Amino acid sequence: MVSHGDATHGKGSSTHHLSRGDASQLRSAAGHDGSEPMQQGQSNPMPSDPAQSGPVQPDSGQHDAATSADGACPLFADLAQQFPVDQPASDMIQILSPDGVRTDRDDLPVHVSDAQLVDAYEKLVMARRFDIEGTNLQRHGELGLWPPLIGQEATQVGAWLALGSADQVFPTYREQALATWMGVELSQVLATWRGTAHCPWDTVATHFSAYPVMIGSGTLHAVGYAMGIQRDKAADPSVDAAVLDFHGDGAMSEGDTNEAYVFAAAMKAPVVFCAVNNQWAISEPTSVQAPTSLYRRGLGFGIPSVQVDGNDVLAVAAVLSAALDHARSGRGPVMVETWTYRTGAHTTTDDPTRYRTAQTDEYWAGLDPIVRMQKYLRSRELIDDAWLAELDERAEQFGAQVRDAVHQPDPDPVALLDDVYADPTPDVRADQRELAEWLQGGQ
Ligand SMILES: Cc1ncc(C[n+]2csc(CCOP(=O)(O)OP(=O)(O)O)c2C)c(N)n1
Ligand SMILES: [Mg+2]
Repeated sequence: MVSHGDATHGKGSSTHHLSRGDASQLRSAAGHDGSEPMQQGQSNPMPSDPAQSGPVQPDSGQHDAATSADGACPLFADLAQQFPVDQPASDMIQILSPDGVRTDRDDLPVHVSDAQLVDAYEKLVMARRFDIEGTNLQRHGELGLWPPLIGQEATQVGAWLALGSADQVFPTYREQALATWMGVELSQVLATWRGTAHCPWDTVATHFSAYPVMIGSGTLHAVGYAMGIQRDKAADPSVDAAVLDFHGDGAMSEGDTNEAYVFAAAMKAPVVFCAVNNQWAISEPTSVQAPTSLYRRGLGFGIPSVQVDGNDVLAVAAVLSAALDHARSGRGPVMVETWTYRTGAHTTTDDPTRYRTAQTDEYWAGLDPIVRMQKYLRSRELIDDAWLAELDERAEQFGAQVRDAVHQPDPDPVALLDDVYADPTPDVRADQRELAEWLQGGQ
């Protein structure tokens, strides 16, 4: 958890972005037309006072006021050209460049000490190791399914650094690493994917809620929980908590998610939506679900919304930390889109080579969250070869722990109905008795 006392102070105000070359490489990989995105400072095309400013001229300078070159009414700008969904936004927040160069911002303090930076690197490595072991265990038939998190590690580590001790996480099914740092046992995560348990961890003690499998459904639970926090705070002003809700880019197309955003905005609920844009909803790219950058949708609900480089631990930590502070202080919800990439398959049932190009994979390999963090920490001399060699050993030991944790006794089938209600009804008890008798009779 972040200690708010050990802030690293801002060193400058410039924002480091992906170079134009990187962005156009991505665009060409995605098969787009090469038009330029909007420049910094143009992120909100609506003037604050339309009466004073006259009609909106989002692409002013290119066409006269009455018609555009193609005859389109200038009121209806082609937002897809200005804010293309398949490129990082021109105002995407980044602190650590892919080369490991750090550029702090005056408006965004990074509350991460040097010791936490080193720990964050270790967590990145362990998250990837957990993922590799999970994938292998599924291939060995020990797990029914595994949803890889590889490539998305920095978003989970950044979230871990930002969370306060009373905050509640509503995850997707991909936040495996964050789950374990919050106190969920390795064996509990693995049992879920082995199919031998339904959310076996204590969601109150760990502050880590159950995985939703219905896409988007968790957003409603998260907002409901946040509204509960509001009520707790009304009764006891010392309550200092918010909700961090994860959902994917694909989940943004679900009605549940949109309803959750409406409620969060209308109720000023203390919730931060972390929209993990890993570019894909199984085999559907974001471009078939939205024409413009996803974070801009949050603005339409009246929710302050930003895009952050999801492969940059420092930027994710700083933005989520500020967003959670905002939510905890009663100022309402925030949406944070983390721009990242699912390097692996959607799940172990998926073959991404059927729908993605090697060129896109290579582009994203150049933005790897672990590589950039290692470069940065080496440049600061916070880690060296000897430390990295020790970390390799710790990762080996951790891998063995994961493989051990998968071996658990099969659960009692009668326990299947234990958690249907907090207090089992007579019907549930009768079903359990019947099941127990049937099982005995079958032996
Ligand atoms: C309501 C619903 N519709 C469809 C599915 C099938 N499904 C499982 S994962 C998934 C894609 C979700 O994509 P995204 O929200 O981007 O999350 P990601 O898997 O990329 O982390 C879909 C469509 C589902 N589980 N629930
Ligand atoms: Mg996705």
